[in-house]
Amino acid sequence: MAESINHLSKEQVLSLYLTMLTIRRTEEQLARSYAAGKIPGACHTYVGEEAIATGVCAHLSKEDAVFSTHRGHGHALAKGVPVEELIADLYGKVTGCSQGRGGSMHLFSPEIGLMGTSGIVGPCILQAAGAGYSFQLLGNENVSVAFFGDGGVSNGAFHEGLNLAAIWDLPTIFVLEDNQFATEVAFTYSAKNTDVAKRAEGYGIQGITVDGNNVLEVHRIAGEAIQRARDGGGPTLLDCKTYRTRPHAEGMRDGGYRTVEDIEAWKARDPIEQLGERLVADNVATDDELDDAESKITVLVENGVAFAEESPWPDPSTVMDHIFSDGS
Ligand SMILES: Cc1ncc(C[n+]2csc(CCOP(=O)(O)OP(=O)(O)O)c2C)c(N)n1
Ligand SMILES: [Mg+2]
Repeated sequence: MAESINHLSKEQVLSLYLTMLTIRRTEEQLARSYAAGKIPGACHTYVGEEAIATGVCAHLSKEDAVFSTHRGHGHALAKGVPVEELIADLYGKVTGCSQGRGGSMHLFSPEIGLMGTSGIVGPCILQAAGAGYSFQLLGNENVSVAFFGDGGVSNGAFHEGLNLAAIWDLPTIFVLEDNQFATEVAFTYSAKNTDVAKRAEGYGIQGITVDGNNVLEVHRIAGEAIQRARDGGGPTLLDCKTYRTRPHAEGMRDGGYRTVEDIEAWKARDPIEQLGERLVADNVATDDELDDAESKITVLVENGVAFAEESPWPDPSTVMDHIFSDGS
């Protein structure tokens, strides 16, 4: 058996595989839970895009800060939120990572550096720049990361955040998840130039186009960008090309704005299957090892659902907690 693949040891690459599979199986479960009426509010899954959160977050510690979007379950899991705490939060239960107050779009767990997913498109870019400024002032080597979609790059926050990070050499990584649609609006309609990596040059920073369905590539390029930021080399824009293979949100239609052929073509480039096939072809892992990973994740997700089901609702008397600060 081979003990490495590209720049990674077998252990590292299996860990990436497990993270992607954890996100995928959790998302599939959340879709079933949503259909069963267990999840109040919207539920945007990350199916098809798992390689990006996985490849980037593999380089982060809990001291590094992540800011994300309405499609943030994958970022939360890759940053270290336990599966059961994620599912419990979507169920609105007190054992959730945000005590059941966040739900699908507003997950937060600052103790591990998940500074918030958000239903507002764009501002996470500014928040990440702000965190980068804090780290710079504190003089540590932490980095901040903003994950955002193609719908975010025509928002003023994109310009302000990138410009600020550029002029102050902030340790901030801007990770565009270009899945080619903002809800049902094609990126080719909302932007004349969809080659967003090229826009980085206008800010005086490096922009790199990344195959967002190839976790090995995401991991390598993100690793270099993050190390550069830790070393004082400033921000990088990663333009990750990908595709979501489920509807924009659960319960929404998925026709009329994209073709079945396109969806099927992208499914054939599935990030998890691609890596699995490569691992077996390169003798890094056996089919049995991948089956073991599948069984392990199945149990993890089943336990997560049982945990969420059995957990209590928040006490109604605490409804005003965490809303106002007394300033202390
Ligand atoms: C400031 C703002 N404008 C509009 C919306 C409505 N909205 C919710 S999701 C979405 C599309 C976002 O697309 P994108 O950024 O590409 O992320 P994706 O859903 O593709 O991951 C929009 C426009 C919003 N939430 N916030
Ligand atoms: Mg999009």
